[in-house]
Order: sequence, then structure tokens, then C-alpha cells
Amino acid sequence: MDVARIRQDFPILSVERSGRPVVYLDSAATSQKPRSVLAAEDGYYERTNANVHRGVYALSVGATEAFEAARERVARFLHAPSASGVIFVRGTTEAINLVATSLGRHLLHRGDRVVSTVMEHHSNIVPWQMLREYSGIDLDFVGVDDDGRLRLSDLDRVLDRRTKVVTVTHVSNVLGTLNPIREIADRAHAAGALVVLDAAQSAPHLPIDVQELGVDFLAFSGHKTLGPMGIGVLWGRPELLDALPPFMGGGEMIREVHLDRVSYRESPAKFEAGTPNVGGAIGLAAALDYLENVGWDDLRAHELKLQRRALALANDRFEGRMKVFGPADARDRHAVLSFSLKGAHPHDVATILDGRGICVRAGHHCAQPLMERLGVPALTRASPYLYNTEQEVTELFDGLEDVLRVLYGGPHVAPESEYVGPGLGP
Ligand code: C6P
Repeated sequence: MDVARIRQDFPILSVERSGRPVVYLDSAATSQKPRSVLAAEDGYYERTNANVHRGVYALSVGATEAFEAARERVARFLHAPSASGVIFVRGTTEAINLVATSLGRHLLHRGDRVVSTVMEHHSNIVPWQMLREYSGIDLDFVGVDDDGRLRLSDLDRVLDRRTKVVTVTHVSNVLGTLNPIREIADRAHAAGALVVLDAAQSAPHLPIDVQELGVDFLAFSGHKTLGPMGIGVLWGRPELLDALPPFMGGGEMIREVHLDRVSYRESPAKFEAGTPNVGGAIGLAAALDYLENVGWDDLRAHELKLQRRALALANDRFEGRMKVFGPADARDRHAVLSFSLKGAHPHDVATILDGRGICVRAGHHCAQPLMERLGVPALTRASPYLYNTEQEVTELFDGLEDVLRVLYGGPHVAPESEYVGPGLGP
């Protein structure tokens, strides 16, 4: 993989911060966008823009065709049998809210159980908690072991005839753990439950095949997969989508509206009320073209190299002073590297790194239950992607030495104690 050439496709990487080109290591929050994506979205607004599914004039027909071609492109990306299961939404958050709300209106009743996990992003916990609040369902969670993997033995406890839904992340946005989805899906299905997969952190890094994964619903965000913000996808098995009631009501999702009754169109129209983000969908299709053109094997090899370099530097330069969270073996890690630096609050770490033009995320990463399980109030997270170099990973660790220099006067001054802050576990 020619990273130098790839970097030229991303204009933002030559923007200077603190007098040097930005070192962008926050792709799990949002990825940067290649020129082809920017051009696809611009081109749509420059030459094709009109509302879709509404006009009989040629411009609107062209916009509709481009929008539906983007849907087909997403279906190919997901290895979905047809495009009818692809629903355009704003992102993973909206997709999971759609599933939770529609299932809540149709399938889930007081006393039914939904199973999630302790490593989920809030987007895959809170919508189900809201359902618990309003519909009286029970919510149970699969735990996380000390190596940052799901404790699958918990499935024996939580899977029974009351369990209607198992909802799980493919890759953790904090630990980088890749979960064994096929195994979980098979066990959930054997218990009669549906499976919802949060692919927000896997779709940017791994080939996705909804048929091989064996899931019933899958959500991902365009903006983490090189695409624009405000566009994402919910894929659902078409026969399930047909049975579900709509999420939002409004234009284009109806068959007939009378004051005393309403009927709905088939999926995906039933779930796409209002004017969709057509430019975003077209940008997303261009992003998926770009990603698949790079090639999954080359991307994985590159990301593995970056993870290995990071783990080696953590060990060589910060032994005993840095704790890296998640699976110890680089081969089992994807997307992110979360760590705590002894004696340094993650917000101080991120702020001092920003002074060197290095962008990392600090905080609870929208995964507070996981933070509680790990016994930390917050972590620092670097999330490299296809455009990052090994040199940038080294710069991150140079920057971390700087952090200790700023806070303690020298990189090799090991503070006596861990950082202790509010919410730190025992
Ligand atoms: N995680 C992060 O920095 P949206 O915001 O809807 O595009 O994606 C939500 C979401 C859902 N699931 C997982 C596993 C995620 O990582 C995210 C987004 C970002 O970790 C922003 S909080």
C-alpha cells in the first residue's frame, strides 16, 4: 500500500497545526475524506441536485437514479442479497434508534429481554434503556473479561425464551476488540432472538458480509468510512423490515393518507420519511469505492504494522508507566489504541499533544459503562487509519514523552501513583 500516494488524496492532511502538518490520529471519531468523495458530493450539487422520488422532470429523475445507485453500492459493500434492505439514515445512532423503536412497537413487550454488552458505545445502550423505561422490557448485559474480550459464557445466563434481541458491537471503539459475531448470532438465533450488529468501527476496516455474519440488522456511519457526515446505513433482512412498523412519519413513506387512516409503503421507503441526504449517499458510495480500491488485505497489513509499532513503543519507552487497554496481541486489535499514562489525566495528555499538532481523543469515549468496568474515569485514544504512517505513530510517542516533561520535568520521571480522579474504580 502506497501511503504517501494515499495521503495526497486527503487535502486536510497538509493543513498545518502548530507549525507542522496535522498528525490526525482520531479516525475512530471521524475519518478524513479523500478528494474523490468531496468531488462526488460537490458534483451532485453542481450538476444533479433535485429532490428525489418526487419530480417527473429529468433533473429529479437523475437525482433519484444517483441516489438509488448509491443504495446498490452499499448493498454490494455489505454483500447484501438485494438493495431493498438498505435504509439511508444519519448514522449508526439513528440506525439503532430506528431498530429499537420499531421493534419496540412491534415485537417487544413488557418482560421480554434485550441483551447488550458492557463494551457498547452509548448508541447501543441508551436506545434500549429508553425502551426499558417506556415499554418495561428487561435489559441484560454480557460482561467483559480482563483482556478486553466479551465474556461469552454470560450468554448461557442471558439467552432464554424471554430473550428477543441480542445487540452487540463488531469492534469496540475503546478496546479495539473484534467480537466473534457469527458465534454470537448462531447462539442468539438458537434461542429465538434477533441479532443487531453495530458495525460503526468495523465497516471502515474490515470487509463486511451480512450473510456470513448471520445478523438480522446492521448499522454503520458514513463519516467513519471516508464518507460525509450525516449519512449512514441501517441494513435489515427485508422480510423483517416488511413486518416492522415505521420509525418516523412524513413525506414519501406513505401509500395513502386520509384523515382517519394511513398506510405505508414498502421498505426502504417506509423508513425514509422526509427528504433524504442524497449528496451524502452519493459521497458515501464514492467512499466505499475508494476503500475497496485500496483493498482490505493491504489495509489490514498496514494497520497491523501501525498497531505493532505502537505496542512496541509503549513497551520500550513507557514500560510500567503506560497501560494499554484491550487485547494484548496486535493481531486481535482493530481501529484503536486506548491507554492511560501514569500520573497524567487524559485531557492533559490530549491538550499537550495538540500543542504538537497531534489529534487524539480523550474522555469516556461515549462508553461510560465500559469505563466503570475498567476502573478508569477516562482514557486517551489514538485511532490510526490508512493515511497514517509509522513515523506519525513515533511522533505520538515522542509527544507522550513531552507530556511527562511538561507535567514532571522529565520523560523518565515515573510518578509514584496512578492518576486518581473522580470515578476511578477500586
Ligand atoms: N463513536 C468515537 O469517537 P455516530 O455518532 O452515530 O456516527 O456513531 C455512533 C457510534 C456507534 N457505535 C460505535 C461503536 C461508535 O464508535 C460510534 C461513534 C465515535 O468513538 C464518536 S462518539
